[in-house]
Amino acid sequence: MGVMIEGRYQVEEPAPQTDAAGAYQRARSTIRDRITQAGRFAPEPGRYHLYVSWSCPWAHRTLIGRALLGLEASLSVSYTRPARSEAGWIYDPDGPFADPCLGVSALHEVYARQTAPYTGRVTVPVLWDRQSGQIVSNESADILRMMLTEFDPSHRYCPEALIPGIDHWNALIYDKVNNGVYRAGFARTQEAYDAAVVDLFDTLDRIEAHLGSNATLTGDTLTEADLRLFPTLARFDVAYHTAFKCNLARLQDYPQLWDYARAFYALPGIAGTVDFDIAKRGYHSRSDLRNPLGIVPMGPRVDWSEPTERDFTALAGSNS
Ligand SMILES: N[C@@H](CCC(=O)N[C@@H](CS)C(=O)NCC(=O)O)C(=O)O
Repeated sequence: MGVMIEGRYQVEEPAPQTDAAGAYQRARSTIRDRITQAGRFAPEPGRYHLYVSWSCPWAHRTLIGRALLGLEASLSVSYTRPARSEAGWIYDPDGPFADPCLGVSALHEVYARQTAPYTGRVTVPVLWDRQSGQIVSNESADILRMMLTEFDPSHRYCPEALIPGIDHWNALIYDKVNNGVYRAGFARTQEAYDAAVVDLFDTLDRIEAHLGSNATLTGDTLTEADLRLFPTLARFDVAYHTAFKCNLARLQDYPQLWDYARAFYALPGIAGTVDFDIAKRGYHSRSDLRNPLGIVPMGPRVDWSEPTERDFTALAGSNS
């Protein structure tokens, strides 16, 4: 996997994303325009397209927003091939891993169309604007917030009054959980790994205790914070537990979190945003540092259809 320098893709693996202490440092997203009612990018149905990958938890956020808001018909999607190649994220000419929007064979071709030549990593998700032929954003947090506010005038999953609480959970969960699993998996020293794992499981313990007396993160409303926690939970037992050595406990060992995750999974449209097998294969793909032989574990057995105490269907409401 390479990077783009001044709008050109180069195959050479960039420098490791770790600091002097061996701790993982995620690169910042740099294309961060906004969809707004009055701005250059207006929220028009059919105008935008999402580039995602099934295995990516950051892209998963945007698929969840699309499913919960019932945007399937107005916001089209391209799914990358499950495995990356030297060209990074790639596409087939047709079939489920083709790009129906631009017909590109690799995601870097989309980034190459930016009028301001792009330098950086070629990541999913990408929100593409058909009208200007430009990427609006390659930052999943921004894409999700835009969807939940600009594509939904009722702000159902991001009500104004709950934004301070949502932002509080988002910040904690981003650092310790969503990115926390990567801090564990990509650590290059024992100390950096230990710190990440302690942070991760302290935070999961804290959320477990909170969910003992709350249906959702903000109490009894489904919000963006829940949408952002779920992608990490969905990958936890099949991927992070083994591939990233996040193995103090499984998701299934947390009664509240496991019930909460299954209740979320049972929401209309959500099962269609997850492919557990692709995620497992993606995280266990061959890597000199983590999995030199590329052997994919067979298990674990996880039954996402077990009945739950929680029922989120009424909280999600209907899109009709
Ligand atoms: N800040 C980005 C991060 C996205 C990200 O790291 N995506 C990964 C897949 S999970 C990717 O495409 N990585 C390719 C690379 O770094 O070369 C976001 O949240 O949108």
